[in-house]
Amino acid sequence: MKKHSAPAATGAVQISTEQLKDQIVRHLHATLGTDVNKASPKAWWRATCAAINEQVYDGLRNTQRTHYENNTRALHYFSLEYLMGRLFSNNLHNLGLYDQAKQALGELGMNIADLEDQEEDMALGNGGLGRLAACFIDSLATLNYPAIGYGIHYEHGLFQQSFQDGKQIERPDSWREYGNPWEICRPESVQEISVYGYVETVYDLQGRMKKVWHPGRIIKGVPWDIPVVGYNGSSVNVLRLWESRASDFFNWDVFNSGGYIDAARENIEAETISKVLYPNDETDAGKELRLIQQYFFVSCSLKDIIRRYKRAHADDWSEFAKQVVIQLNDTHPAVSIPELMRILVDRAEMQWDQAWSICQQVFAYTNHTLLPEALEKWPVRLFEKVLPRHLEIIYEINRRFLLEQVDVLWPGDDEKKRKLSIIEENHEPMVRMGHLSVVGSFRVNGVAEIHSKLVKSDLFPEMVALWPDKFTNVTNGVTPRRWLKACNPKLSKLLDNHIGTAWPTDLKQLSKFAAFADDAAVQDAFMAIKQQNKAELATVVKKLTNIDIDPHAIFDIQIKRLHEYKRQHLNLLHILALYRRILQDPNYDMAPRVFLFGAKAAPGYKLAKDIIYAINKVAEKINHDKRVKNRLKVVFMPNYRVTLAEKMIPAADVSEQISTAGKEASGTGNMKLALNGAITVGTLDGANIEIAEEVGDENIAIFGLTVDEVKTLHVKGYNSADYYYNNPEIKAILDWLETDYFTPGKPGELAAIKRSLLEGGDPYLVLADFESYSKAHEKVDHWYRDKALWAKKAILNTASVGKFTSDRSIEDYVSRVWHLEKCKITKN
Ligand code: NBX
Repeated sequence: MKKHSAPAATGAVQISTEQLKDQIVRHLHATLGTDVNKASPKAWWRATCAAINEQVYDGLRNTQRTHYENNTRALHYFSLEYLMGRLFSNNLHNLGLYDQAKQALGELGMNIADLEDQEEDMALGNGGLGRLAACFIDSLATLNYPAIGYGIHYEHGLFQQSFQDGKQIERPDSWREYGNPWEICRPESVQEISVYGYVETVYDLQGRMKKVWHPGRIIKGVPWDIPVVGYNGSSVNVLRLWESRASDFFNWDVFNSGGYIDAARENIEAETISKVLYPNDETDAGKELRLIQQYFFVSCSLKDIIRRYKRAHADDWSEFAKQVVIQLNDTHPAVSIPELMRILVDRAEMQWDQAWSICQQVFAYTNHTLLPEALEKWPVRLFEKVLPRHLEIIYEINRRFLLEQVDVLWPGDDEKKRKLSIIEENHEPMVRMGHLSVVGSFRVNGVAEIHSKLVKSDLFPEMVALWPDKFTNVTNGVTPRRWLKACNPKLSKLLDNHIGTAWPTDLKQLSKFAAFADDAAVQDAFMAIKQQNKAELATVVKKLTNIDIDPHAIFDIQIKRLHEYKRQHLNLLHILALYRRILQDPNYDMAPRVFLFGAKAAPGYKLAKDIIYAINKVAEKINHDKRVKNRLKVVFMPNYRVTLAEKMIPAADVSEQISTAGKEASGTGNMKLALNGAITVGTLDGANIEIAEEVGDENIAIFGLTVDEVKTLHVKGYNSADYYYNNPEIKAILDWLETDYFTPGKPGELAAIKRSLLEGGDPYLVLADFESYSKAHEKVDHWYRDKALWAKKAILNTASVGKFTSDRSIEDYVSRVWHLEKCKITKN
């Protein structure tokens, strides 16, 4: 076996352990005002962050200077969400300083893992969409692409979850209550933005009509920059997050006119805008504050981009579309399309056609969902109140679109116009943000092959007829720096030793590891690492839930937001089936299994909360039932977040990716789990399909209806009751849920699930897929009993998923959408 020694990372920061120790102690003294004898773990953590920042800021200055000197075209990523997690170990790994910091801290008497635990997660996102944004900015910096992420500096990120008698309780998340060492306030780049008010039509001396927006409220946006450290001494880009504040200028007026209390109230309202992240994934809240949030960050960001552009080009707009490309992370920032039009037409006094041509070269849009309830629409009435001028601009965009595009291809076809109009004409007229995004962008992409196909065939078929080349696919990816190197150091070392150390930036290298899939020694080493990771997770489980789990059992993990389409309740029904089989046959033969869940439910999503409650109640019963004899355990981990994912993923044997085919746009947890050697039990949905292609059919357990079969079934008419009456196991389980078996003295508490599957018509086909799902699990059970077979499959999963690095996604965006040049950072 060829051994590779780990060479010093070439681009990594050069600093000795002694220097690092000196820096940490210096910051304890000079930044924290304490000393080694009395410093708290928090102070040690902050001092270490400050020491890390010395290296980060060198990279940041060099990157900004190089980009400025080269006047580079840059990507501007617009996203309402960035699910960053912690940055301490991530920054150390990317700087190439993790081992050194560990040693330095050790010599100072501190344990690096204890310091890592001092950091709050930066949870400025809901789920996959927000985490994707975080992986993308990591890859952009690593690949040396000039890029900036724009978003909102929420005071409260996604709520913290706990359970009270099994029910989800939400508490506010205060991630920066005591400051955040990674962010830099940039008061010199403050922006002011307007909302509300009215539009006046005026005529200039030449008789030309002009629209003048008289805003009702002005709000200040204060930028906070988070440096984004590329891997191994590449670029340090920036994530710029806007915090809303009251505008000094505006409130002074109100104050002078005697409205002191009014001024104070307006201050509070202005500061509300960036207060809290909306906790709904996949539903559209339709709330005024949410629209203002979207407009606030988009307007601040566009003004910031234009300010930077004007430094080099003054009022010459001819280079703008060459310098600037803006990616819209879903439709949430789509109001930037009319906002840029407003700036160009009303402020820069550009002709409409020229302005529209710039817009259409600048924006590109990523779609992340096909679920009807997630497609953003805003009541026209609300738009008119908050952004009156933007509504007019949207009407004009729509008028020209219907006249110059739709009516040309389908003359006189009012049905087509009705379907394609940016304004949905119902009794409550709505602005369709998806339509606006497609019309205003030069490229539209889905996030996995199947999803991109469905975006074209089911969501926007007529738009495809108008602009066939506009639509493309970019399959999602995840950063292997966080999701393998940092979170699974033991597996990373094993890989370093067998395939060299290039894999973190060239993930296809993992395929070399396939050569060891049958090597008994490597199998043992691989499974020994899995075993240790499982033992570590068992300790975390004990601490968080007081449940004992056996690290030798199969760790079967479903971690993702709670949603009916993701079908956590299918998993639950299968657990109940196993439990029932054990009760009916005390010798029921199965490899011991621990089912672990992690999921937050949107606070207003009743059935999702009912499912959490049901899983917790079933868990309580099963975990205390002696008759089970440890064959089954069920754990619902509280407060699932990035930091918990980093502990669960390396310990997973089985990855549950069980959405109804056609509903999960891509999934990214599926990629992280496979990368860490878990075997997927999954439907042919989203990126599961591409994972199956990569790992091969024998290394994944696929089950359930396909997208086409789902469609056919719906056309034919699906009757879930047929499954209930024809499958005695299903019937028994659903009836069980109605009793008080799991909620002693309170029958009916878990009945909502049964109701949704029978009276509710089972919209996500849980019962239709149950039997096939159960069979897939039997297969997995058999595989696991053959240790060598399992090890081989697990190794082949890790070795085969190199495609799913976010570096590849970014390169796809660059070649299919952004057309950026790499910019090597020079040091001075
Ligand atoms: O985006 C997710 C999809 O469900 C996943 O399949 C996909 O892998 C991932 C990245 O492409 N979508 C998602 O996370 N959406 C949201 O979090 C969301 C948040 C707010 C909102 C609507 C959706 N208003």
